[in-house]
Amino acid sequence: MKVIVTGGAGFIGSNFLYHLRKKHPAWRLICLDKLTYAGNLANLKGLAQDENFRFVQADICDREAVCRLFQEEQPDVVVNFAAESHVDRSIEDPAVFLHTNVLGTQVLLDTCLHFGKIRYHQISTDEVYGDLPLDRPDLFFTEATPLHTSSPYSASKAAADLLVLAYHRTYGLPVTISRCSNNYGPYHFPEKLIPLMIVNCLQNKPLPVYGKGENVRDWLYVEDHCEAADLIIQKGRIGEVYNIGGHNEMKNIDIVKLICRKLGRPESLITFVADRKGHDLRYAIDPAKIHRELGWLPKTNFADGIEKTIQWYLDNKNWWETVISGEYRKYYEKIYGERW
Ligand code: NAD
Ligand code: TDX
Repeated sequence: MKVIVTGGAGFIGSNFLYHLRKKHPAWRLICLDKLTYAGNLANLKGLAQDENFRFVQADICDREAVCRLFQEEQPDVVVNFAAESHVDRSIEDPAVFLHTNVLGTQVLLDTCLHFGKIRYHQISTDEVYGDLPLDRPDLFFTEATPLHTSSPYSASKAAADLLVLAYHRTYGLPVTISRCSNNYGPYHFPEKLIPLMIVNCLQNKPLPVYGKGENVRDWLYVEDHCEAADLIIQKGRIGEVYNIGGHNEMKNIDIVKLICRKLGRPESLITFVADRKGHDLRYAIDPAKIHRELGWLPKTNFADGIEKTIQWYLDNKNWWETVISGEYRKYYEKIYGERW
């Protein structure tokens, strides 16, 4: 089997490539990634010597480059992780989100069609469903929940999902979509809540919590997401959407306090700052369908997952120090400078 993984130099994509290599030693794995600020070749160091792995730096919006790669590799499956993925950046500058997340997806779909209906899997997000109220713990997102987006990021992901389903219905392209809840784990870029709080704690820097920290997210250890995506590309029903989540809802403030405790830092580092515009209140996935159809269940509980994640950041100081040394500083100033 030959698999092209787009966006494989980012957080989840790199974990997915390691997962595939471990589970399917004979598969040929090809990573296509533009290496934006979020893409990092250091994430793929463990595959550098692998003869059955190839990395190509290219933009998914670049039709010619994508076509050339498909021509050379004749893939059986394409899994698309490539995206602009950070909500706060999408609020500052939506254009690149539409470009990469929507038009880039279209280029991949067209190319899959062109090369004889290649199997395509779209990595989407629970954010396409919008949010749930805080006072209705009985409500969950199912695959039938209407799309109702809040941020330019989630709107661009929802647009891409609709396009993927349109290519199935109109042209018969064999597609699947997965919509996962918030991931955490190794290689998570420190612009997102959990790695940002760990990295700031390790530097004794203030911990910026938006609003009152009451918003709820449903956290899943990244390896569990990778396993689910692997199952879907092998056994998922064509044309279907699968929600992925582990029923692990937590308030942001509780996560931040837990990280302080684990790292022995005082809660006085916590600083409540201006809220995110349009801030989604609560995400909560109902994963019954993937459990019923594919037998998937998460394997890592939050207590173990956060322990492993914190340990990874302690063991990989070089990785995050390098990540936060460049463009990140300007970003941090821009996003947080006006919030304090
Ligand atoms: P990330 O920002 O860490 O990585 C994105 C990767 O895509 C980077 O390697 C980047 O270089 C690459 N990329 C961006 N634009 C590109 C382009 N035009 N052409 C080629 N490559 C490009 O993101 P992530 O957190 O790993 O998320 C991966 C996917 O999973 C995204 O589609 C995201 O919407 C989805 N998702 C993420 C989460 C989460 O909690 N992080 C949850 C659900 C779904
Ligand atoms: O500094 C912060 N302070 C804070 O309070 C940051 C970065 C975040 N937050 C809050 C906002 C959210 O309520 O923490 C929560 C999580 O924020 P993010 O890590 O930015 O994730 P979220 O907005 O929930 O989106 C994530 O999950 C769904 C991913 O980034 C998306 O790519 C994915 O689709």
